[in-house]
Amino acid sequence: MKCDVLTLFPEVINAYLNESILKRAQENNILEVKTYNFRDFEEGRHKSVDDAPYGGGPGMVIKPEPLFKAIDFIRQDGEQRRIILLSPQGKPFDQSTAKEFSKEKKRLVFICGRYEGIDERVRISLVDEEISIGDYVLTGGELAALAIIDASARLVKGAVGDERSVEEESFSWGLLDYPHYTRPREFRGLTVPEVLVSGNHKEIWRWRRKQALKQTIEKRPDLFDKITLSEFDKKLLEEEDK
Ligand code: 4GX
Repeated sequence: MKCDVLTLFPEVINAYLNESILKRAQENNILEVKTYNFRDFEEGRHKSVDDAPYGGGPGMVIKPEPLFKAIDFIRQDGEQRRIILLSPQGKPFDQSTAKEFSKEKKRLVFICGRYEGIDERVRISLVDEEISIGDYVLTGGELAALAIIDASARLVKGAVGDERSVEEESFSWGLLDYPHYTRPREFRGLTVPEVLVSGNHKEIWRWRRKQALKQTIEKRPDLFDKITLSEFDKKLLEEEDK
């Protein structure tokens, strides 16, 4: 997976990506991220990248020039790119988009805006798609770009140490996760469910699947409505609680 991030705060992006799993993914050439400060492409004497909005009103807008210049610059290598703008107006990002990005052959370019937004001509001429990470307002697109790169890169083969933890996580089933326990077996009077220490793998699998189904019904009925239950799932849900 290859990405370019256009931002006024490249160090924010680099600080996060240079730790832990994503750091290792970059060392192993599974992930490549180049960050660009688009202020470097502003040629005005004061290097200001924002200006007041036409029509008046509060706040500032990112000027088109530095973003067009930055995109022209990164395009010089001739590679194919998919240009993504982060904003609350975008299509909601989810696990299936992450899966798609993890397999994308083109380079992904993330444009991180600040202030009230960017000049509309950037969206019209440069942007292929607009994506949102949720219905709330951030101070800039950086956290959104990081969330998307993080969620997508960990799905690239070889990025996460144990491949099974990605395949088995319940989001890949379309459900919420089941509860996890580790040692000690009793902690402050709270015990680990008996089935998990039974060594009976079929029963453990049944318990986890049932917990995932029940948590999803209770906490995210909207997700639950989207999945198709197997006959086995229906049986699990009909069971009396043991
Ligand atoms: N999911 N923001 C972007 C400035 C902005 C506004 C419009 C371009 C167009 C956000 C989100 C988000 C706040 C990032 C406004 N840039 N991004 N910023 N939610 O809230 O992605």
